[in-house]
Amino acid sequence: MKQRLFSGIQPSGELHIGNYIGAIKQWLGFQESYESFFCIVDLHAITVRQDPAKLREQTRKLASWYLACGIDPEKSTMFVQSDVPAHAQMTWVFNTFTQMGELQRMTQYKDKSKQHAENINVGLFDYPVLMAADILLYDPEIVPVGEDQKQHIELARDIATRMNNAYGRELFVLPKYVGQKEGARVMGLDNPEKKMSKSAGSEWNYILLSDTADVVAKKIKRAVTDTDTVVRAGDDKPALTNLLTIYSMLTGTSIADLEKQYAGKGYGDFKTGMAEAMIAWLAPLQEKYAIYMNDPAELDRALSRGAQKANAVAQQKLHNVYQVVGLGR
Ligand code: AQP
Repeated sequence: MKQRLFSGIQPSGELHIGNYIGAIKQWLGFQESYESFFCIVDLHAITVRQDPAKLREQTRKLASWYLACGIDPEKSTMFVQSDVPAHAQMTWVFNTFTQMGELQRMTQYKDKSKQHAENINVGLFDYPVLMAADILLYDPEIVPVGEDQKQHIELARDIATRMNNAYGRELFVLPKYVGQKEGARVMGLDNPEKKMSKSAGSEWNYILLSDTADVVAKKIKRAVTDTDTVVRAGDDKPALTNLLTIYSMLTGTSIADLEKQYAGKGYGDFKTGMAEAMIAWLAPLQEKYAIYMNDPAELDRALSRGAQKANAVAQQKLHNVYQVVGLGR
């Protein structure tokens, strides 16, 4: 029997290359060898106020990107979180096994409550518990995500261990964080000290998978560089390290080879080459994406099939937990 994998992305905005490199690129490498559950986590997205019609549209767009990037709904289970009620139900049980102090320590909560000071809702605080439910419902051995999510996976492991100990049995498999050596944290193009983010204040922060060739070229041209002029990665060169990492992750050329290729050339040549490579990488992806977006019936079928498969696994797990906790009949 194959081991399991769970991962997801919020439909809280357009997908950027950080999401692709940190999450989806990893998924593709595991899809054949793991029984994979790829979720569109729309319940997480509403922890920040969303326009309802736009949220629905973004959910469909994200599903289309999953497919365009190579997620195969015949091999993997691709589904929308709100189609599987067990995620919210399990969250309630987990809430009673989580301490306030644990959630107060979460970096993402601290960052997001600063970013959305006008709406620090309970959902934002409870986000990691919902994420623990997302994961533990499927007993995955691995959770391939970007580095920013590592702390949340540790919490999921703590909750699983606590419940396993409380009920004297292996109720849950302990999931492992899996990240990439390079690209686990893609940084903003406008600020290499902060991670690239969908909700960054400026559009110069990220490259979206939906960006046109023109926009990609402009964004790369405006990307922050380091003070000298050498195309090289290193601790003293955060901006170039980030650009070289992105370039390398999307083309498969190693950073060392890119450094050789651009030795003696300035940032101008490097940025032109990088823009051309990115545009060439994006073009076929965008074509596939358009095909899925233009076939809503097929997308609905894939998501319904996914919801059915996910519900079967998740409901069984919820039932087992209810049994040991003393809920239900
Ligand atoms: N900059 C990044 N580098 C590497 N991986 C990243 N991920 C996000 N940003 C980077 C990974 O993408 C997956 C989906 O993330 P998410 O949508 O669930 O939430 P997030 O981590 O909060 O992503 P964003 O883009 O920054 O969204 P907003 O701005 O809405 O918060 C995860 O695996 C994440 O690690």
